[in-house]
Amino acid sequence: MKSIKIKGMSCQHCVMAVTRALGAIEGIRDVRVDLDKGMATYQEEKPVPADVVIAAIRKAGYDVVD
Ligand SMILES: [Cu+2]
Repeated sequence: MKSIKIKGMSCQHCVMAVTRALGAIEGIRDVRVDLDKGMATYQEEKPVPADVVIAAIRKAGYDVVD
């Protein structure tokens, strides 16, 4: 399981937006977003480059914490 810290989520709408953005990436499944922790976790069916994941999150309007 992979996890990533996300900055800027404040409500369930944000959770849905991030969940959808990550779920739309080919090779990623079982996306779970934790609003309190500001974290997303997911499984990779095949290797997905981190920059693809980060780009999808930024495109959705959020940012990634290193
Ligand atoms: Cu929100």
